[in-house]
Amino acid sequence: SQKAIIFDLDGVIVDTAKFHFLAWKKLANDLGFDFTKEQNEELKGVSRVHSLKKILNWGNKELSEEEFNHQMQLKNENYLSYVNKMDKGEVLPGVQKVLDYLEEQNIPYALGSASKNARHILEKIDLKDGFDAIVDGTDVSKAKPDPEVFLIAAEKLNVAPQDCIVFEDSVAGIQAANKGKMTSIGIGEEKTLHEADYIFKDFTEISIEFLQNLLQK
Ligand code: B16
Ligand code: MG
Repeated sequence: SQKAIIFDLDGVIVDTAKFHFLAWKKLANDLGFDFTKEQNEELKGVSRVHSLKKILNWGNKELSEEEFNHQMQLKNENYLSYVNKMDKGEVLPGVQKVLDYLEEQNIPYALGSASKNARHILEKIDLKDGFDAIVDGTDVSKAKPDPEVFLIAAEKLNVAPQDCIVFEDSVAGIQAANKGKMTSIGIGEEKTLHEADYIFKDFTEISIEFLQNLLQK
């Protein structure tokens, strides 16, 4: 049956995770506290609202609804100041080779991101036109680890969830793919992403032979 690929964005196609970290860190510091790189792992793949809730919890801070929304807006403006300097050169090593292969083989592929900035980022790195479907933080009501974002992507691609292969860098995203009965491929550290069906440090470690095998199963 027809297979398809679903890519997460932040941490898979581009390393915007580092920009999220800098922007959240500034917000925490401005509010008078800090958090660690390990804690930051818990923010990956997590929506903007949930990320701020977690961070405030770490700092034992409570904000009024108005201040909460204001801080979220400041964080996003700060984050976008980094994003707006991005170009094609920011596409992570090995990603383009995989996309070229999919194009060549006519394998449909979609984006499944928690980010509300996803379409803007894809435009900055000049990849927007290749995707057969784009599902992002503006399309979903339930955040990862809920499989909604990937299930909508599968539906838009007209491919059964079991035939979808998801590339993800976050624990929440791997859990979402698994719950959706999709094949999950973790991009990152084995110790963080051990729930994934397969794990690679980055796309340079993924061979065309591996993809071929997976797509033929
Ligand atoms: P935004 P992904 C996620 O994107 C990020 O991993 C996560 O850190 C971020 O909080 C979330 O998007 C929301 O992003 O503030 O741009 O709407 O990894 O699912 O592509
Ligand atoms: Mg991610």
